[in-house]
Parts: sequence; C-alpha cells; structure tokens
Amino acid sequence: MTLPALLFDIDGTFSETEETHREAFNETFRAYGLPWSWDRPMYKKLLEVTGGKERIRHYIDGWNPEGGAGAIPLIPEMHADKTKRYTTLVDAGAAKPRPGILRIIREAKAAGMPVAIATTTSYPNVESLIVATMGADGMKVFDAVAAGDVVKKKKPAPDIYLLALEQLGTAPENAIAFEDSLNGLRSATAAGIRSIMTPSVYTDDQDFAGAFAVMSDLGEPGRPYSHLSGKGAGEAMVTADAVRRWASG
Ligand code: XBP
Ligand code: MG
Repeated sequence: MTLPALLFDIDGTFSETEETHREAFNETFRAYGLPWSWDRPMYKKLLEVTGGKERIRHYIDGWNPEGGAGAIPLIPEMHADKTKRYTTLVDAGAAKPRPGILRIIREAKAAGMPVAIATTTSYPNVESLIVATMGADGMKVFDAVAAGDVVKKKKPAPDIYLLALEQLGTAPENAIAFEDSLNGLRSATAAGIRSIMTPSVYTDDQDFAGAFAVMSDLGEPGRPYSHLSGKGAGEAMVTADAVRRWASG
C-alpha cells in the first residue's frame, strides 16, 4: 500500500476555534446594529449547518429574529466583516493547535506522506490559523488546501474531500481524514475516506459509531489519548506510523 495521505479538517480538529468564530459572529451582529447574540446552546444548534453565510441564513429562516428579513441581502458583507474579525482574533493568538496535530503533520512530512486541508471554513481563516500556529511558511507544508466556497455543497456533502483528493491525485482508499463532527464524518465517508475522529467541545456528544477510529485527541508524549472506539486500542498516540499501520491492516 502506498503511504496514506492525511487530510485534516480545521475547525474543532486542528484547533478548538468555534468559540472564536462565535465571538466574531456576535461582534459583527453588534457592528450591524442587530440585537442578535448567539450563546453556546444556540451556536451548538446552528453548527448543524456548515458555512458561516449558510449559518446566518439558517438562523434567520429558523428563528425569525428582529431585523432578519432586512439582513438577508447583507449576509455576504456581514460574513466578510465576521471573517476580518475572526482572523484578527486568530492573528492575535486566540487559537492553539489541539494535542498531537503539529506533531503528526511533522511526522507525516518526514515520512513522505502527503498532508492536506479539507475544511468548510473560509480560506483566510485557514491561512491565519496556520501562520499563527506553524509560522509564516506554514501553508507551504500542505500539499493541498481545499477550503470554504471553492465547492458549492459544503460538508456533509463529499465535495470538499473529493476536491482535496483530486488536488493530491490520491485515491480515497489511500487517504485518512481527521475530523471532529458528524458533518465531517459524513462528508469524508461519502467521499470514500476512512476517518479518525477527535470530538471537540461542540461535538463531544455526537455518535461516531462505525468511524475508523475515535479517540479524545491525537495524544502527545507522556499524555496518551483516551481510546473510544475503532483502531488504536491499547496505544497512546496517533502517530503517522500508526496511521500507516492501521490503514494497511
Ligand atoms: C467549520 C464550519 C465553518 C466555521 C465558521 O468548518 O462549518 O463554517 O464554523 O467558518 P470545518 P466560516 O469543521 O469543516 O473546518 O464562517 O468561514 O464558514
Ligand atoms: Mg470541524
């Protein structure tokens, strides 16, 4: 078997970023004079819809908030404002990589395994996060980056993962996805890709039964993961070599 490609989701997987997204959305609503404020329970419901623009429209259609109808034509510019606010927060250090993420990317690159990003979030958000956590040349580490509006249908549709596979020139059976949510698991699975799941603060009550592997996080030396299901029982860290072993097993 050729060395598997590792495809990383961003929000919730690479970093626990959704609280920073939520802060940016609420800042934008205030700036636009809208009496909207998404608290954690509301945001958890709204995260069922991926994509910030789609999420705002889903909120307007589903909750009929004051000023909703008038805000519909403003959604693209409001989302651009939100993205500026989000990237400002991330540039200032708001987002830290989850355990094991930087380690496994280093290991994969050293082993000659392709690494890619497949995310619903907007490209500027990816760039800010990768530069803030991996340095000015961080984006060059990735052999492919598929993000946000480059595909019509966002997760749980398979489109973003299919695009990443196409950019890599890799078959789905030679790839492993790293995800945190049901939307992400469904997207990768629909693209024919097996997933290693690490639940995040907004998805730790979701059911990932049937996933290739589910663990608390990727683990770090001296800080083993808690194994939840699938591959990796009795091991301590998700390493690039472990993924190669599990994928060919
Ligand atoms: C997470 C998302 C995104 C973010 C907000 O994507 O669904 O919509 O919540 O970012 P993933 P935008 O888990 O695939 O990284 O406002 O840029 O969409
Ligand atoms: Mg995610």
